Amino acid sequence: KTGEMSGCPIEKPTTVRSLLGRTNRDWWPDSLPLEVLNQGGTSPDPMGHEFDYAEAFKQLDYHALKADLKALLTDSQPWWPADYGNYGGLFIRMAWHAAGTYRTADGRGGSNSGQQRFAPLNSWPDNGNLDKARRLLWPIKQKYGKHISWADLFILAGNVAIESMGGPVFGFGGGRQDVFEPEKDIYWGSEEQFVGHPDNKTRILPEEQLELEQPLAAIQMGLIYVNPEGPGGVPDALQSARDMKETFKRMAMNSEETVALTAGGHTFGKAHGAGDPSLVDEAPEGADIALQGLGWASAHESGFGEHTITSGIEGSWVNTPTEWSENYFRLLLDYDYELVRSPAGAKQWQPINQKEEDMAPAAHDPNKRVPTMMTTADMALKVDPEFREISERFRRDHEAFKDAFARAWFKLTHRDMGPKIRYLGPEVPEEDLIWQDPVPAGTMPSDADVAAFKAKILDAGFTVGQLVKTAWASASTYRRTDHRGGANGARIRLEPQRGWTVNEPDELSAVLAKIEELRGNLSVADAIVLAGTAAVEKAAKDAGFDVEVPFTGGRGDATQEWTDVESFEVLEPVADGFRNYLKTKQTVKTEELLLDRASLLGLSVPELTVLVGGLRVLGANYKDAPEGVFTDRKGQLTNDFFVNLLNNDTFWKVVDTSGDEEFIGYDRAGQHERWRATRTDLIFGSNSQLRAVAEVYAERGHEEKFVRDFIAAWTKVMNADRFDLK
Ligand code: HEB
Repeated sequence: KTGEMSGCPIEKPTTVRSLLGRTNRDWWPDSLPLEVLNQGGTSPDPMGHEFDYAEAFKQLDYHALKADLKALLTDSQPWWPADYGNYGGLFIRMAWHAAGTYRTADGRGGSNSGQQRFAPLNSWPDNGNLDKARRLLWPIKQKYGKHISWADLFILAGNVAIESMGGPVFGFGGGRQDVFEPEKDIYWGSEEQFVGHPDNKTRILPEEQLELEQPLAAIQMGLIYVNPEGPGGVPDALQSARDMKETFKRMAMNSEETVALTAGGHTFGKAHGAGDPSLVDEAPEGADIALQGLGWASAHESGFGEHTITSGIEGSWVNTPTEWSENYFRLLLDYDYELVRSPAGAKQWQPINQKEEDMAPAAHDPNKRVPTMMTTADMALKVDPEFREISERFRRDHEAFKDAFARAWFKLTHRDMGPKIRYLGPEVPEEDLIWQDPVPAGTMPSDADVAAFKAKILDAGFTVGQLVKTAWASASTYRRTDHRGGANGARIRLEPQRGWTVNEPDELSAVLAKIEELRGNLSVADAIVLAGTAAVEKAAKDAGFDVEVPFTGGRGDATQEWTDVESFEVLEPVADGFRNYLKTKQTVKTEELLLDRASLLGLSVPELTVLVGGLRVLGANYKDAPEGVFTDRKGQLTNDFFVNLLNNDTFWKVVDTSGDEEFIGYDRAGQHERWRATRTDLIFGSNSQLRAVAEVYAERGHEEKFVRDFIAAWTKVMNADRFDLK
C-alpha cells in the first residue's frame, strides 16, 4: 500500500501519490458524509454569497469585543478551570496553532479561514484541548455574531491574552472570513497514522538528515511543527534545533523570529501531563455524540484542572506564567537542566537545584510551588550555537526581544492575509512590512491613454501569443490561499520572477522593454495586463467575434527594494499547465499539478477548461511548443482545441522516449501525424467530467459562448488580486 512494489516488473517511481494524500474520510470513515449535499452547486455556507464580511466587521464594536475577551480570560469556568485563574496561555496556544499551519510552498494552512473548527485540525494530536479554548469563546462569538468571524476571533483572543498579561503587541488586522467546511485542496501528508500512534511510520532519528516532503511544514502528521520531546521522541536538543529551523523556515520564519516566538510564547502558560495518557479518549472528530464536538475526554481523576493531560509534558516554563517577563531566557540560560519524565511519561528537562523563588505556583493551588521545565525544543534555544547567540542577545537586550516577539507574532498571525489593504479595524499598524509584498497605490488611467496604448502595442510586432503569455505570466502567480502574487505591482519585471524559466526570460525582457517604452501614463502593471487583454480582443475579432474584453486599470508598480526575493522564490511554478510547461517530472501526475494551479487561482472546472482550450489556440505555450495547439489558425480565439480534441477520427499514442508526458495524435489509418499533445491537453478528452465540459465548448452553437466564457475567466485571473476593487 505504501508503494512497495517488489516483484513488479514495471519500473515506476515508488512515491507516486495523489495531490491530496490522506483525506478526512480516510482518517474518520465513520463521520457523517455531509459532502453528499454539496452537489449541483449547493454550498454548505449558510451565510450565502451576498454576505460581505468586511462590511459586517466595520459595524463591530471592536473595543467592546476586546473588553469582553479580556474579562473572559479570568472568568474561570467549572467545566474547564483556568490554570492560574487565567486562560491567557491556552488562548495564545490556540491562536498560534491556528496560524502555525501556514506553509510558504503553496500558501495553504494558516489562520485565514477558521479551519481549526474542522477536521483534521480539530483533532490533530498537537491541537489537544484547544476544543475547550474554542468552546470557551462561544458565548462571545454568539454575542457578536456575523461581525466577528471565528478565524478573526482566534487571533484576536491570542492578541488580547498577550496584551492583558503585559506582553508586547504590534497590532491586529481583521478580515479572515470563515468557511463552513474542511479544506478539500490541502495535502497534509501520506502518513497513515498520526504522530504518537504506535504504527506511525515516520521515525526521524536524531542522526538522520531531515527529509521533509514539500509542501509540508511539520515533521509528522498531527504536529504543528516539531515533536516537543525531540526528533522521533529522542531528547536531542541539537537535532531538535535542526528540525525547528527547517519547519519554521517553511512558515517564513528565520532563526531570530523562531527564537523570539518560542521564547515569547513559552513565557506564558503551562504544559499538561498530569497522568497516564492512555486514559484520554478520542479526539473530537471521532468522539461520542453526547460530547457535542468536544474530544479528549479524560478518565484521569477529574479529567481537568490539575488533572489535565494534553501533550503529556507537565509544568510551566517560568515562575510567572501569567505575566510578560524576562524569566524565560533567565531560567533557560542560568540553570543547568537534567532530563526527567513527567507523570505522563514524557521526556522533559528540569532545572537542577532550582531555588524556591524560581519555582512556579501550581496551576490550581497558589500555595504550592512546583519546579519549572523546558521541552527538548526549548533546550534547542540554549544548545544550538546560532540559537544560543540570539537567546543571549535577547536576554541582554529585553527591548530587542520585545520588538522581535511582537513583530514575529504579527507576521505569524497575518502572513496569509495578503496585502495590507485586506486588513480591517482600528489596530492595523501604519508601518509597511516587506512580507506584506507592498505595492504603491496606482491611478486609474484615462480612456484615451488606454486606447492609445492598445493601438501601439498591437502594432509593435509581437504575436498574440507573446502578449497573452506575458500578461498570463504576470497575473497567474496569484494564489488565493495566502493572497500573494498577481499582476498588481508588476513584479514580473523584478527579481526573481523575471528570471524564472517558465517566463522565458529573454523573450519576456523584449516584450517588457517594448511595453515600458509605449506605456505612456499607464503603470507597467496595467500596461502588461492591457497588452494581453488587447491581444485577446484582437484574437476574438480575427475569429469573427466583435466583443470587448474588459480592462480595469489602477494597478501600481512595486519596487525591487520592497520585494523580498527569497520569499517570492516559492511562487515559481514547477509546472504551469496553462502554458503547457513542466520544469521536471514530479511524483504527482502532471494533470494534478494543473488542477492545483487552477485551485490556487480559484477557478471552477469550466473556467479551467475554457482557459486551457483558449490559451492553446492563442499560442501561449511555453517556448511556443506545438503541443495542444489543435488549430491551423493560431492566434485566433476559436474553439478549435475542443473540436479537434474530441474528433473521433484521431487516435493517440504515447511518444515512447518521453515516458508518459507526450503524445502524438494520428488519423485512424495510423499514417499521418495530426497533432502533438501533453497529458494536460489529453486529460480534457480522457477524464469523463472534463470531457463533458469540453463537449459543451466543442458543440455547434457554442462558438460564441466559448469566446465569452474565455473572456470572463481571463478577466477573473487578470483581476484576481484587485482587492481595491469591489
Ligand atoms: Fe508552545 C504550550 C511545544 C512553539 C506558545 N507548547 C506548549 C506545549 C508544548 C509546546 C508541548 C504544552 C501543551 C500542553 O498543554 O500540554 N511550542 C512547542 C514547540 C514549539 C512551540 C515544540 C516549537 C519550537 N509555543 C510555540 C510558539 C508559541 C507557543 C511559537 C507562541 C508564540 N505553547 C505556547 C503557549 C503554551 C504552549 C502560550 C501554553 C498553553 C497553555 O497554557 O495552555
